[in-house]
Amino acid sequence: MRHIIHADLDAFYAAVEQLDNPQLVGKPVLVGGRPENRGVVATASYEARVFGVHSAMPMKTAVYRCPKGIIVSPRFNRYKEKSGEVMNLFRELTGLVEPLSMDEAYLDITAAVEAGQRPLAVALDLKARVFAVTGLVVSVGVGTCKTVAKIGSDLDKPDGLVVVQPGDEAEFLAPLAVNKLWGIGPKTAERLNKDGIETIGELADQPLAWFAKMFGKRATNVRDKAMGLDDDAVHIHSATKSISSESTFANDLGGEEELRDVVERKAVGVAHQLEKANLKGRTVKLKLRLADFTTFARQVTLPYHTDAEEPIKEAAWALLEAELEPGRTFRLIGVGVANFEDESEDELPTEEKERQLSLFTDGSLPVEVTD
Ligand code: TTP
Repeated sequence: MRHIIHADLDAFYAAVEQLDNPQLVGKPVLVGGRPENRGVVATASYEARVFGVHSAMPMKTAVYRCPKGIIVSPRFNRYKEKSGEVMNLFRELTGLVEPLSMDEAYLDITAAVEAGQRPLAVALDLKARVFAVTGLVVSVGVGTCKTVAKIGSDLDKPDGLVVVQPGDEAEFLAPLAVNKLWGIGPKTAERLNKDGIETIGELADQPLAWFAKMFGKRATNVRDKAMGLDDDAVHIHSATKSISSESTFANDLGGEEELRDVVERKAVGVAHQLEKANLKGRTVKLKLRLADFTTFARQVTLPYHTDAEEPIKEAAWALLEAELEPGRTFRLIGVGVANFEDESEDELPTEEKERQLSLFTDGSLPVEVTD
């Protein structure tokens, strides 16, 4: 049996700002772009959230709802630094750490539990240590599978701690809304609700044949998750699932020529890194941050694996070119390559892969929002 922790820092960007500027402690902090520039909220401190402010909300709306909110521009390098400190602490506890983003990770603590430590004690120690060393508060969920741990960490935020005992997984999940399950997006949730399935328990009660009809190849996986029985391991190598290079600019860039230069430099850098790591990838990704801090990604899957500069450059430029608009400027540009040769093929159904390929060879790029 596995024992897994999901750890997720509270109001991460805002918490770092409060840490670095004590005047912000206890105050409603809105991290993001300025309202006059059509900025959006990256995150809000919990003091601001009581006014109904949340991530991705236009800053204008946020300020309207929370007039005392203090707007702070994001400092991504600082967040990266703090994230590194936290991940290092996680790795002191176990070698099996799978970061999901800057502020959250799965930790496999099976060895510690098998050596006699109680999951609750491990989780409390971790929370205390993260706070003592970094000054940040982390919410933690503990369970025998990733699904339960992840849902647990979110249930009791901020400063949350939820431990689900072995054997209690299905009972813990049963009353929760289906959209809390990883892989059940808003559309699927709506379809399920229409069929009278509102909770994870109601979902888990469906016969296997129903799952097969509803979810196809994913049927057993979704069913296992709904029952709190998923068997996904903590993958330490997720960090090398893609290789990328990004830059934030002192002044936002908008000119076609300068943008092309940046994409070229990034592509060359990524190609070199791929070569060094002896990796070839098929998916070229482009990450963009606009002047108003909106951040999004586009990607395209090539018909072959590569570590060569030229195709990466061309694909990344085609993705960026599709995003150029008069007056639109970019604060950050990142180019990355993923979907490496030695990995099992990406999870798209075959027809979807073929559609992407034919679109690509037609010259019209398939793009999708991945953020
Ligand atoms: P989250 O983990 O979603 O949220 P959070 O850490 O701000 O707060 P909590 O988990 O306590 O609810 O996001 C992590 C960071 O990612 C967040 O601090 C800011 C950034 N972010 C954005 O920039 N834009 C977004 O739309 C979201 C959701 C997050």
